[in-house]
Amino acid sequence: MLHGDVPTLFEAPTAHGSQADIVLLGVPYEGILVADRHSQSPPEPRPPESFYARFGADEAPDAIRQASLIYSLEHAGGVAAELDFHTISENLEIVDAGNHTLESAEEVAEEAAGSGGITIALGGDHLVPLPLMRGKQKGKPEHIAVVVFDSHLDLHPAPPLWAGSQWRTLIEEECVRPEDMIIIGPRGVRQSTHEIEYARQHGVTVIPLQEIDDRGLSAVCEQFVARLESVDSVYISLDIDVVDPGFCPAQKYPDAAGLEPREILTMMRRATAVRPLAGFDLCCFSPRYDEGQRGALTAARFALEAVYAILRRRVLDLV
Ligand SMILES: [Mn+2]
Repeated sequence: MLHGDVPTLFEAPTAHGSQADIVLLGVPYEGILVADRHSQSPPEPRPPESFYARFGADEAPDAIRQASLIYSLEHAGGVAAELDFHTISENLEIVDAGNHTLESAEEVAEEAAGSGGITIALGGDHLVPLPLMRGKQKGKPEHIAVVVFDSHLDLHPAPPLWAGSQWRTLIEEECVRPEDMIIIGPRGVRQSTHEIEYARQHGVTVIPLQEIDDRGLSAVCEQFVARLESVDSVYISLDIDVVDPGFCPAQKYPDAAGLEPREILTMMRRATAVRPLAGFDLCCFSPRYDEGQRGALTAARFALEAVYAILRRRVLDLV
């Protein structure tokens, strides 16, 4: 157990330090909130909650950990049907480093990367990749691509330290080059024209969900995977609102008719077959809107796929 009735993610051993093949961590950070249709609010004091103004990302890591019991590495070592029934714990050292602030999450990512490992992080809102990518690039500087699954572009110029401006901040501080950013799945009308103008001017690849419907998943995969051939590794960031709320209602910013979990798993697999995974985060999950833990189970499955990405290269000897 991590604390109380909350198990570690996948019942992995708790961490002593941040050295392992995979360091799991929670970052229960909720930043700037949507207060209403016209304004934002600091996280404290919280504005009145409504269908439009939703929060609870700070409750996400432990809720996902509870559902991750289904994928326990402990019960039988985690025998992976999708990977020729290899046993995860026989091939990888995986630890859960507990919950962290943005500041200490950056330190965990730096230490993990410095010793040749990666982090798999449960947010938190979508600011969470900012410290994780900074830490990764400090611990092991590499030419990385970032594959983002999100209904939104998150390319606003301001405010700083906001879950709507994090990619622009990371581009401007040269953590990632804009031409190595691929944003998959935008849909709906919660977008701004200046964000798509920025993407077009700077060469950020944007693949709206409609394009997947029109051209098919395989064609889209071929397109974005080709962009990964020039990089060392690929960081994947998954905003849960890219998923159809029918599969995962536990979202801060739900929008109807999204991607199905298996489509996302396929794209994660295709991306990490080309280049090693540099890190993974899952953000904007809010368990207070979940129904029967099916959203938490879906979220845990995405985190498991990130584990698979490392295991696959290990057992197939791709590294
Ligand atoms: Mn989003």
